[in-house]
Amino acid sequence: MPIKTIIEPFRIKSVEPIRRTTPGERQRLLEQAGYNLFLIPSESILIDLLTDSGTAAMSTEQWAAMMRGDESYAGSPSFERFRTSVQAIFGFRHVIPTHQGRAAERILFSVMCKKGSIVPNNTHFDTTRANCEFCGGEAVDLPIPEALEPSRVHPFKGDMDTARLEELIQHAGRERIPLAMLTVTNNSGGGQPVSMANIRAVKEICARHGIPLYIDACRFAENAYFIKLREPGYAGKTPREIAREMFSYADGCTMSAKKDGLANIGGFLCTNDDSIAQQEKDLLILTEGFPTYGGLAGRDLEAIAVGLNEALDEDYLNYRIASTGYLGEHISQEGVPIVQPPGGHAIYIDARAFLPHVPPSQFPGVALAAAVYIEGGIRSVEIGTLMFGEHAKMDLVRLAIPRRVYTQSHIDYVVEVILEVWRRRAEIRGLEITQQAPFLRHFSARFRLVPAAHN
Ligand code: P71
Repeated sequence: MPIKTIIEPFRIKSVEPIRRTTPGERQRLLEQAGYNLFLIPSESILIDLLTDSGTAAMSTEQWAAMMRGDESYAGSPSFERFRTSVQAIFGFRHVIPTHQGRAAERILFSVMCKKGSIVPNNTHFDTTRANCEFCGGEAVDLPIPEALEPSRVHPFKGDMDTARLEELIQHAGRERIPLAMLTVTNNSGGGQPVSMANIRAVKEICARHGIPLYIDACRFAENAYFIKLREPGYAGKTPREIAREMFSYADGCTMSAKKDGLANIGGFLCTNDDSIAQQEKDLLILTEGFPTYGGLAGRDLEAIAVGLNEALDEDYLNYRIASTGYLGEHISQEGVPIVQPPGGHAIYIDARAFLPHVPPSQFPGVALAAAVYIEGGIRSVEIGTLMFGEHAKMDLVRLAIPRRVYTQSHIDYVVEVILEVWRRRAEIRGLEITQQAPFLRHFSARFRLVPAAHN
């Protein structure tokens, strides 16, 4: 019999202790933090599933490469290794390093958008939407209808609704749409992949109207692996071949290397357009740095150059997708409502279904994330009414799995904690905001419990 157990395809060379706290301590910390988990010190978190961004464990090869980092201001060989590695996978003519994904977004939208512009996407992530709006643009989400039903199983829930894209172009006019985007995988919609067929179809529509297509590439390797597993015709291809094909349909991309770059910081912006690239590099110099480092150290460029390739390793991707799926299956089989099927980098609990007694106006996602922290010291993040305000179609709590960081027993602990909160769900109360910022309010908003009489 072939051995079926999927193991972590690495051994551990350096460890970091994690600290247990008591429920009483956590209750106090949470009250001090105004019920916002962003405001809790990480030493008081046992298992940190706030984000898979910048939280990966680096490999020995990445650490070794970092020692080769050349910190020259201009023309560093570290940049050449970075560019070679990016171009081998993504294939674009211009590679512009940035300190992280949102810097790439800011530069892209500053160059391509103006007041009145419209940018369609399968679903904009928070920073993408905010940067688009900050440049005067309107960020329009065009997910397929299946994506808005959490329990609905569909292999490519990240697909864009191409009929609505056509309609938008007809209605708004091509001149108002400087670019279209596809986010792979669709983070706000549950970490769900986009199919190759959909990328091709979106490209065909864009090309017909002369609209450039950009891919928000954060989780490109996980998306490529889902295509291999689920899309007819791709089972025999490598994740790298699939990624190359995905990007062959795009005119450029934004990337946060903090996700599938397996790095703790970094990002980049790519384009095939020489004139756009020139304007982007001019802006880069203004705020990020010279185009051969773009706000990063030479050693960061080296870590990304290696990490992008490791993220495409099949053993790694198999373990990655299996361990996320394991968490999703073990909580959903006990009745916990999650976005189905499990995503690549995270499990998303449907907080509206979990807490039907807490209306969206009382932030069920924030309330549930708080309860999960008090129960087991686990930090998660709300993706819903707090993050997206009136644009929120769902209230989700995301359990994002850092790459190569936690083992199976950590995940078993998370399952146990979530199931305990599920048993006690009737006791969880809604929240109201006491303080908030004018944009990206989720990072700093503060809450209090809704008085019992109003519940
Ligand atoms: C994630 C993040 C990072 C984050 C953002 C907001 C709250 C908590 C954590 C960042 C993304 C992303 C996509 C699809 C662009 C960015 C920005 N995600 N596109 O999921 O998921 O990249 O963080 O490097 O600036 O936790 P950046």
